[in-house]
Amino acid sequence: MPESYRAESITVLKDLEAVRKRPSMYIGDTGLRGLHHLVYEAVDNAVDEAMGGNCDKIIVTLHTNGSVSVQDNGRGIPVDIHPGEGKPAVEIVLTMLHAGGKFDHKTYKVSGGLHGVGISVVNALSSFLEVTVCRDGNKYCQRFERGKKASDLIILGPSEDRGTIISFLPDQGIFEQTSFDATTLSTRLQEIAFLNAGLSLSLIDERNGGTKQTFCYEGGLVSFVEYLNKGKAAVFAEPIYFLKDDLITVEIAMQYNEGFTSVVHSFCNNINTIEGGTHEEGWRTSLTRVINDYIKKNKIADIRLSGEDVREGLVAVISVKVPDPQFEGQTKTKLGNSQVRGLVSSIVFDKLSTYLEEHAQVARAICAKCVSSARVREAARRARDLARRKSALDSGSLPGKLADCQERDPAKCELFLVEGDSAGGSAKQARSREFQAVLPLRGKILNVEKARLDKIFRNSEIITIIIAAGTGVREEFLISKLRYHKLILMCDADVDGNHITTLLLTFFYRYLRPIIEGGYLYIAMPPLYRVKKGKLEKYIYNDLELEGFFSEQDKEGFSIQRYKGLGEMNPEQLWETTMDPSLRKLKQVTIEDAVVADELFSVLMGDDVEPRRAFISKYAKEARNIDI
Ligand code: 0RA
Repeated sequence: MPESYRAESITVLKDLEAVRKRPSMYIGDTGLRGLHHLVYEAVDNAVDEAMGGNCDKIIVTLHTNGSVSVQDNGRGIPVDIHPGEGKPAVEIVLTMLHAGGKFDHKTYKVSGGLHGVGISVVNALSSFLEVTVCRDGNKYCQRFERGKKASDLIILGPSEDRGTIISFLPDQGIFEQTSFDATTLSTRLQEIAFLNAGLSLSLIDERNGGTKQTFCYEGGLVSFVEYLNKGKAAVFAEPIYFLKDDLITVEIAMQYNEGFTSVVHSFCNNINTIEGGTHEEGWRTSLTRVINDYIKKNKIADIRLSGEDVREGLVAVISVKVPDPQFEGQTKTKLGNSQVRGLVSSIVFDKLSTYLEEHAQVARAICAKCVSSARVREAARRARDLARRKSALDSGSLPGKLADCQERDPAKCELFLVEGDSAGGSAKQARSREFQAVLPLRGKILNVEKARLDKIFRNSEIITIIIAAGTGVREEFLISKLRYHKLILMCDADVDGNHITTLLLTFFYRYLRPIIEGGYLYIAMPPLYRVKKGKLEKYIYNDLELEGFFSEQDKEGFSIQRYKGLGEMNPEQLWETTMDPSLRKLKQVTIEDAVVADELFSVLMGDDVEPRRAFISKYAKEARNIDI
């Protein structure tokens, strides 16, 4: 890009009123997720400056008045007057939709996903936004309100600094909630830091006494993999790392550990491609081929490894930077550019083959690990076949414990997975048998995070769930065979119930993830209390609601019943509070951030006790529904 920016190239597009009328079209939603997207958008602009080599420091500050500022030490948004519009470029960038990208000629656009909508969208959805620019020896400032100019661009004075500060207060009239969550933001900043080696990102929370966290990794992706593998026994010391820096940049780091789960995260232009896509496919194909070739060439074993064999215990991060990304899929987080598949595949083939040739010891350790995975998988397959013959899966018969519904169209069917036989019995009586099925689960289900495959597929509760769901599992998994479009976990609202929910979530996350990704998994929300006074009777779902209820009326004369479990409700109560679609509350399970989800499951359910203890003591204060 030429050093002197030419303001003429700005194309004027649209007014920001459209954004305020339909905010969800631009930022996804107006809940917490959309709120945080405002910050991500501002940060992405600064990261773009960094990717061009013009900036190495970004600071996000949460202020006590609810506003946030994003500061970078880049070149500063241009301030010269656009000849056609007669306005400073910075004003145009902040008030006209898509203006930024037009004059910036960004190398790596992020359009398609939710990022990259333009900083003008942030402006439109903020009660105020102030921009401060340091460049060309001066410090400039301009203010906007609800997207409209509230002051001209003024010179505050001379300054030798360089950079941009964008401060804004999200509009309370637009967002359901306007309080930023520091953990959500720091997680994303850390992720960006891992993906852009050497870039420093800080979060200062002035609402919390000015605590400051800074993320900066000279090791980039290698540090990311080490971080993901922390607390696990690595098969070899240094993560394998490849970089090919071209028109399309491909960067990969990977390392095996002694565990069984595979943790693969992919990114395109710093966006987490949760649904995968061509970059992941290219990597997978070559990984399998290279390891199989090596085993054959070196006569290590007479075996053909599957993709799953070579990915067991593997932690990998794949990051590509593509000039014109196509994002597809349900949540627009699947990379579609087909040329990326071939490119990544050939890079992995070349570089990994060479790496194995040059590191015989590491190569041997990897092959031993993969061959052992294949043998265990073979044993698991035999166990599964046995279970199948026993349970007559092939004949299509359903588990005896399942009380199925009459409807056959999966889109209309619901399956309740219920903790305990007694609650299961109530649920069977309470349900609308037309479209609601009930599967009672006995006791604690197996912790799949700690068990090997063969054991998992011998576990009767797990087999029952898979058969009831209808999809099959692993190599045989088919989402199109899902028998219910709502799978609803219904457990007691106590410590044991939460534990069972977590065990079930772990199982779905590790083995039936497309059910979560398709939006088919839900958690039932039974009420915690029933308050009653004469004829007035009300169910209350959490402590906050209880507080709210009694702030409006006197406690006098009310009886408060605290439900300890589903079993305390009779079938009619269970129906009206938890199962009736017109009255109940359900929480949909989503994979907001796959990196965090993976980490959380391995911390909560994995082998290592210490990280779990640290996690629990950190969050114990925030925990709800605890009744010990
Ligand atoms: C376009 C051109 C130039 C800088 C930027 C955009 C820019 C935008 C943002 C948004 C947040 N921080 C930013 N920093 C820079 C510079 C063109 C030049 O000086 O030659």
